[in-house]
Amino acid sequence: MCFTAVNMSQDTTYRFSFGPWNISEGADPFGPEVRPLFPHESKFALYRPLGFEGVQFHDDDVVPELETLTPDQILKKTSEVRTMLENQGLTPEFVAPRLWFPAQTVDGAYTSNSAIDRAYAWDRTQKCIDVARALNCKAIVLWLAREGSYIRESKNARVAYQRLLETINQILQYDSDIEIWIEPKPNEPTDQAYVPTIGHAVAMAYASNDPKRVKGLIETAHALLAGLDASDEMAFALAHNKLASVHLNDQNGLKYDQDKNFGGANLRGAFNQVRVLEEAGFGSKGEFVGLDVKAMRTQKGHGVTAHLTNSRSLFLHLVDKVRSWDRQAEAQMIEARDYEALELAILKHLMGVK
Ligand code: 3MF
Ligand code: MG
Repeated sequence: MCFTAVNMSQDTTYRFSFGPWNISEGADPFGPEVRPLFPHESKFALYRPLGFEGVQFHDDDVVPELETLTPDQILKKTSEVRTMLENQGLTPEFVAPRLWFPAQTVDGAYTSNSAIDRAYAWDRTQKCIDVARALNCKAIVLWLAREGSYIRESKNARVAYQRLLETINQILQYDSDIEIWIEPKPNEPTDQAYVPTIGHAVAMAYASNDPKRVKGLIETAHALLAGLDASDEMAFALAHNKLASVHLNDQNGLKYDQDKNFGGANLRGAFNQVRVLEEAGFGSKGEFVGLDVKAMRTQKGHGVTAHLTNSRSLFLHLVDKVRSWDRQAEAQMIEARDYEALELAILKHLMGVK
């Protein structure tokens, strides 16, 4: 095979991000923390040395207990965090309203059956936008965690979609610059969610009052939990110019949301996600490659980060694999419709076998 020239060190073209929750103490629904607490704000100093420059936030990651604070106190704390980020050379990528914790959102936030609880959700969303604006951050992420139902008969789904659209329009009106990035997920914590795939998110974007400012964030594991191929989901969003960010990770079959290391369950699937991102020039407009990966509970240490650096380096190895893939041979095999040969060639390429 005749290989085209490969540049093995183009990692500078990609910028990486993660959220503070990705350095965790190992608690899961069945057991408590297994590692000592690593203070939240000490995490900022780890980003750059680990090769990351984007920070993803929940609103209360920026301002703990923001519900109990006055607008002035919220702004004061936000400006402290902004200074900490500037001192470390970090960029805030997005802020997400954590609408799945509070007691008011047990039955959903924007789609709750209770008008009082929906008002709470809107109030919290405004606070989140205020924090994003004060951080000089251009996007909020809506992971619509509890916008779904535990039993389908409990809510009117058509009304729920109308409420989601109304909220999106309210956000667009509240701030004339902010972008909304919807992170779809089909289930967990609900039984069934209302915006399970990027197709649903893109439809909401087009139905909104400013489609240009409504985009998507695709997480590998979430696409897999919907029984879909993550690279095709990314390609769909890219075809609509609506892939604002990604949460790369992996998932071993249809079970709880695992947030495994990128490529850890399906290396070929990971290769295809990188291939789709590369081919579309993802990142060239400043988009970050986000890693939403969880450290194994068995891992020892104080501030464990190997899952992040390993996932990042796996991504970069796969970038090399994409760039060194023989496109001429690929074109010939596609032309000849010899997909048996194409599959073997891909697998050998991934294994480093000539
Ligand atoms: C849930 C997730 C979340 C979101 C985050 C930002 C823990 O399945 O993936 O990460 O990405 O809350 O919206
Ligand atoms: Mg995620």
